[in-house]
Amino acid sequence: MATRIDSVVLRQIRLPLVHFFETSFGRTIERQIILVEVRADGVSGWGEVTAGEHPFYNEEWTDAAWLVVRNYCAPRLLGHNVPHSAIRGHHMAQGGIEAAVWDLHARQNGRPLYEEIGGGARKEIPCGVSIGIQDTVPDLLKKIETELAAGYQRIKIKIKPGWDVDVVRQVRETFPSIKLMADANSAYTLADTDHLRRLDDFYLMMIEQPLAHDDIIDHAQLQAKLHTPICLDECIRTAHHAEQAIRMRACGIINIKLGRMGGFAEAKRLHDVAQAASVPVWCGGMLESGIGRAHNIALSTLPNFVLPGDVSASKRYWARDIISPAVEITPRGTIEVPTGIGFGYELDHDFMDAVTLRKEEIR
Ligand code: OSB
Ligand code: MG
Repeated sequence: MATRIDSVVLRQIRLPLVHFFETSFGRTIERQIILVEVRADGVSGWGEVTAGEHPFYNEEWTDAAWLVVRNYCAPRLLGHNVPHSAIRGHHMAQGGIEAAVWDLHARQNGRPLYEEIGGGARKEIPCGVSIGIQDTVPDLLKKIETELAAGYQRIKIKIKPGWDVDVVRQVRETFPSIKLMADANSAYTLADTDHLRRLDDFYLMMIEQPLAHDDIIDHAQLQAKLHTPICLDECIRTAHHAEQAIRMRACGIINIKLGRMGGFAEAKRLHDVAQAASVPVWCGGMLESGIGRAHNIALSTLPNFVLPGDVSASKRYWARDIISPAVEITPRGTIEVPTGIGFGYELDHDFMDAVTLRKEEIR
């Protein structure tokens, strides 16, 4: 990273979701998102911090991430004389600034971000949707029907104790041949093994992160008892974690999230580790605004992203996105990878300013 960075601009935006999103750890109705702009020689690169509003998916959250980027990541990037020690954890905070630097470099090199990161294996990426826990099963079935009609290639539903086997059974009965999977966001323990085994009846593509957010060993024990492949999300934060999980047979599939990995460099290493072990990966989502979404699209052009991801159209989340055009789905259930330089979409600066709650420049 030879570029001299002139300044880092942080902003926190507020974007209400068009529909609440509920997981085993709670319901989100609006997002508070930190956007990171890195400036060098009149060029700006953009990144998004994917931390949630509360420390429930993992330990990171918007307000804490703001301080980590402002007090630790930005001063280091600016070359200020700060103690030489690595920042432990806070991958989403670090990943927001890291991704912005990749976008900056892509723009300085006059090429698309997917090319900058060494992607470009596909011109369109296969898309699935993640559907949250609904108030009723009929609500869920209706949502699934809408997404299938839009063309999405696979459906992921969120599960938790009390909203799992019976719900999956009803979805399966209604849609016998769709690609279906379930994400528990760490809602179970090994004591639920017999209960989780009942999900084997519904030929799910995978079950995502059933056990603790920081566990690999119990997942290996559970995987030995399940036919359904386990996909790990929360507990894979480094490529080394993936090596260990694969070696222990804790999973058959890995969800890669840019923020959780701390940015493109480690996400790419994870991609390569999984590819070398013939473990397929797909790109997860964190209810991103257009900037994070565009980064996810670029990431999904690496060769081993062979399964449909959770990256979907802007309008599923936002009445209006901060990028233009909004991310759209083709009738084939894909997103066409933009070929413009950098992350490939225009920023809607007026709208971004209108939804900005706070902004700070660090120089
Ligand atoms: O576990 O994949 C997850 C959203 C927030 C936190 C965690 C997760 C999710 C999703 C939504 O599943 C993915 C998306 O549509 O962006
Ligand atoms: Mg998940």
